[in-house]
Amino acid sequence: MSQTIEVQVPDIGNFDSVDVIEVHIKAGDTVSQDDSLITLESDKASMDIPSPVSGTIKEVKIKVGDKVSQGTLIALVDAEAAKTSEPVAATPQVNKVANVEVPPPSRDMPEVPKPIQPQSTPNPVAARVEFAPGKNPHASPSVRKFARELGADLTRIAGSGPKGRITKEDVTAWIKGELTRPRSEAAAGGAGLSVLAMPDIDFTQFGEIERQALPRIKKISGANLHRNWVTAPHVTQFDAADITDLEDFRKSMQDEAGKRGVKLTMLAFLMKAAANALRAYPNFNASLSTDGSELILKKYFNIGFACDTPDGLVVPVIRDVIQKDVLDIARELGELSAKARERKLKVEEMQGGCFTISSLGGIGGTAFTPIINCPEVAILGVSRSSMEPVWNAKGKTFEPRLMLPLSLSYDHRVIDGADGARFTSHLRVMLSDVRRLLL
Ligand code: CAO
Repeated sequence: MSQTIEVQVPDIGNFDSVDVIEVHIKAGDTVSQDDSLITLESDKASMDIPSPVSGTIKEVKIKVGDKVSQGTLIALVDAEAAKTSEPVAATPQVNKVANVEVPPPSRDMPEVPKPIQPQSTPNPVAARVEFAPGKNPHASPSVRKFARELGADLTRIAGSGPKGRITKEDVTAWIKGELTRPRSEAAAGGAGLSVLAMPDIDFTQFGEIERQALPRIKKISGANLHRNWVTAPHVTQFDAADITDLEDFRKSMQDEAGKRGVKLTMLAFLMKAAANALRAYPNFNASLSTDGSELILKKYFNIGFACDTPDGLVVPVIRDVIQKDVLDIARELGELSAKARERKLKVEEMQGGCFTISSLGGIGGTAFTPIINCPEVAILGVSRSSMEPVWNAKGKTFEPRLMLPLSLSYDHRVIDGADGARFTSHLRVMLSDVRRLLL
């Protein structure tokens, strides 16, 4: 026969008013003895409070954000074959918070469990990650247990919780990311790559710090950028296009475009020129097959553009650029950039790109080395145009010309250096003579 018992916060050492950071139970849940009920976190340690009995949760008496001390009522449990109706408590499991030293176990401080050892059983996820000894991620014991069961390496997971704490959701998202990585390690390029673990430095020893969780977009784009950087051997080809006439033309057309509700930007002309260059050099409009044995040539011309948003970088894609006129492209650029900044982009509006343009011209800089948006094989970086003296061989004088810096990064597995230079030369010629954009 079951008996309702009160489960209270046990003796948690010298701690008082400790934050409840996770509640793992709800009314109706069945728990076994030692299942974690809640997780507490002080500024020194996080600890799981396990159930002292097996049974069914009748009522939960606390919520995330509450502050509790020894004796605070956690829940009413209909205990299986309970021998007593006296309030009961269990021994908490403790973990130190990252970067905070936990004093040696004492009467007041429950014992710190031994560091987690890597699993001896091969695991498809764990097998691919490196163990980083010495690094102590900030996660509650229950999250550690969850990660251990799934073979997730907490040292590789960024925490989105307060003070960078790794949550169960962070672990789940990381596992999903690992499972959706390209199957072919050869194509993904990660096989055998041994990276020295980043030292875990306590920066507070040098001065005041603040921890901020990375926004979701930054986490996703960061992982992709890292993969692309280590997968594709990048070469960046620099060039400069004389856009004096193009800029005059753009300005002369601005009023007319404005009447149609369009801001005619330099980026729209760059898109058109890039589509034309992709048609002239089909190897640039391609992707490597995942096993690296074939080049997949695309007969469509979808071009993405890097868009800076308050949450991070996104790359909306304009479809069939080759068939569109510059005004249509400019209109779509305006619409997609606005949607990106308002977080209204649909997934399909960021898919299907063949090539990407990253324009930092509105901000500044003379050149940069953009990272390829794999599985695309090239990306064009555009920096700020400037008026420069250009030697006019015919008139034998210097002429003031508006020069646009171009930085083309390409995947050297697919594109040879000579083609890289030909591609940027093609772009330079297209942009230097606006009439060619019509062809
Ligand atoms: N040289 C000089 N000025 C330039 C320029 C260039 N290459 N490109 C744009 N400008 C000027 C424009 O003339 C405009 O000036 P006005 O406001 O006086 O008209 C201003 O910069 C803003 O330009 P724009 O409205 O035409 O916008 P854009 O086409 O430059 O950029 C977008 C649009 C979405 C690309 C941009 O907002 C953006 O997000 N850029 C950042 C991309 C990024 O983060 N890339 C890095 C990714 S890592 O590889």
